[in-house]
Amino acid sequence: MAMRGVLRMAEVAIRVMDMKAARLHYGERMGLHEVMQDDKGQVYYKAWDEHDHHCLVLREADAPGLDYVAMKVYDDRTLTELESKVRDFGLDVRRIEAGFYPKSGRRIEFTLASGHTMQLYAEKEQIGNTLGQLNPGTTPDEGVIRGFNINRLDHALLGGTNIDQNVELFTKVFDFDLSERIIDHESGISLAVFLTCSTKPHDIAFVLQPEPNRFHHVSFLLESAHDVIKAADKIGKYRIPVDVGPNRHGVTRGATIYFFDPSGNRNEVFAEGYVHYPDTPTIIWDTTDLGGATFAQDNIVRESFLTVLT
Ligand code: M3P
Ligand code: FE
Repeated sequence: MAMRGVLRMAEVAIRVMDMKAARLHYGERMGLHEVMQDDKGQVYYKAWDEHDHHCLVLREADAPGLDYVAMKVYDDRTLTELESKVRDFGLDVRRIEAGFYPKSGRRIEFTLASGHTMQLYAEKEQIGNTLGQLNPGTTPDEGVIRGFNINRLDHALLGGTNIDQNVELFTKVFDFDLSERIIDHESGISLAVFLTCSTKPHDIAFVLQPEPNRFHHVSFLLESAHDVIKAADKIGKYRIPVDVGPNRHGVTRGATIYFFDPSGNRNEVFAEGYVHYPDTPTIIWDTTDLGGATFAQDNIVRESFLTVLT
C-alpha cells in the first residue's frame, strides 16, 4: 500500500442550534450511529463502515457553521514531520495534547489561508464496523446499515478567501493532488479547487468567497447512485429541506443530492465518481460551462448552491 502521509478527511465538527433536532436528523433520519455524548453535551457519530470511533461532532451553539476539520495521518512520526513542514510553510501551529479530544491522540491545529481551522492527528480509538476482522463476512446485522445507508464520511467543501494558498499548502506540504479546478474564463482566477490525498476525486475542496471561514457542505459516501435516489425518497418523506435534488456533478462525476440539517448546514450524500491516481492530470472547468461543472444532468447553475453557506 503506497498511501501514507495524510490518509483522509476523518472528522468534521459543526455547530447546530438545536441538538434535539440535530439528533433526529443525523441519527434517526440519516442513520449515522451516535457513539458518545461528552460532558459538554457534544454528540459524536460514526458511519457504519468506518473503523474509527467517530467522524462527526455536533456542538450546540447560537449559529450554525464549521468548528474545524481534522484529517488522520498515517502515524505519529508522520505527524511530527508534518508539524515542522507546516511551520516551515509559515503557519502557526498549536499543539493539542492526547485526550483533549475524546478517543484521540495528540493533534496539531492551524488556521488555513481561507480562515478555516484544520487539525491533524495520527491516533483515534478504533471500534470497528461490527463485522470483526476474522472471517468477517460481508453483511452486518439488521439495523447497522440504516437511514440513508451511509458508508463513511467522504469530504468537505469549505468557502473562503485565498484558496490558491490552500492549494499550495495541500500540494506542497501534504502531498495532495489538485484533481480539478473551476476558473473564471476571463480572469483565469480559481473559483473552486478540489484536492485529493487518495484515489477519491476529492477529500477536501474550497470555493472562493468574499469572507473567510465559511462552510459549504459535509458529504457522506453511499454505495451507489441508486442509494442516492433511495436517500432522496426519505428526504422527501421526512420533509428535509432540499437544496439540489438528485443530479450528477460534472466535477468529480459523483451522483449527489444536497439538503440541509435543521440549523441550515448543507449536507450531501454522494456516490461513484472516478478513480484518481497521482498521474491523473488536473481537470479544468471554466465559467462558460459552470452549469455542466456543477450539475451535469441539466447543466443549470443554482444560485443557492453558490451563495448559501453557514
Ligand atoms: C462537489 C462534489 C462545485 C462543485 C462541487 C462538487 C463547487 O461538492 O462533491 O463533487 O462546483
Ligand atoms: Fe461534495
